[in-house]
Amino acid sequence: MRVLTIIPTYNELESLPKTLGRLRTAVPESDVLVVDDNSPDGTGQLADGIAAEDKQVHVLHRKGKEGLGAAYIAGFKWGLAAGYDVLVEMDADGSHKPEQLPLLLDAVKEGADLAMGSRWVPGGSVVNWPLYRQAISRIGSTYARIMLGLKIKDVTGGYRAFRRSTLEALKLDEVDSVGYGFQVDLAWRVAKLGLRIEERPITFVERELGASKMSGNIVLEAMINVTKWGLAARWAKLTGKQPALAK
Ligand SMILES: Nc1nc2c(ncn2[C@@H]2O[C@H](COP(=O)(O)OP(=O)(O)O)[C@@H](O)[C@H]2O)c(=O)[nH]1
Ligand SMILES: [Mg+2]
Repeated sequence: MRVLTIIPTYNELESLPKTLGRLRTAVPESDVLVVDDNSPDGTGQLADGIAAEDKQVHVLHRKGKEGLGAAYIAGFKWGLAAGYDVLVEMDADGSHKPEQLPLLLDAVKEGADLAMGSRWVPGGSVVNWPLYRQAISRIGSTYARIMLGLKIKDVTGGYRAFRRSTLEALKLDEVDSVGYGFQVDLAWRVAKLGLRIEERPITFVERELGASKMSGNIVLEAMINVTKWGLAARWAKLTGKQPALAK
């Protein structure tokens, strides 16, 4: 199994080298793709320096900050073209412990089409995460579960391993959620295809360095989209115009 871990970055100068070092030690067989949106703090140049020393590390430079979703789509396309079997999503700030990546890779090896790190299943936890962020995550996940009929407990989580065939089955060019709604969007698309999603408990650790890019607008975008998708799916089911969510 050829594994590519994709790490999107925007101003992660302090965190990125630590996360990369831990990842290369914990899962040396995984190649890495840093997708940098022209970070003003020079994260992209720092990543180039690391890539020059380590041929398993690659860097994709994008023109400007276009959001997490766009960065991941570009990274997925790069990884699919390069022939990887498993494509992993991981934050640069250390919140997703590289040491826990084998849990997700094992789930894919055992047959999952998408393995998701989950804070909200037994054994999962959060460390140093402010209460308001926990509330947004839990309420957002519950709302998305109800609106979309998803069985996943941590719908907004961003520590994931996709089997190549899963990404090939998704029409990546149709995905236009830019912010964190992107994570819900992808999970929903995978569920609609009837593919096998597995959650594994993870310990999510709040970043120690740098600043979060989370914003009220990002939460709002996700809430509005989930409402639209949920209503559209109900309407389709009622009128029989589109296939309903595969359960
Ligand atoms: N390339 C790129 N990366 C981003 C963007 N927004 C966030 N990220 C990265 O996505 C990951 C998660 O973002 P973070 O700010 O830690 O969000 P939080 O954990 O929800 O507070 C980090 O690695 C960020 O650097 C973006 O617009 N472009
Ligand atoms: Mg973070």
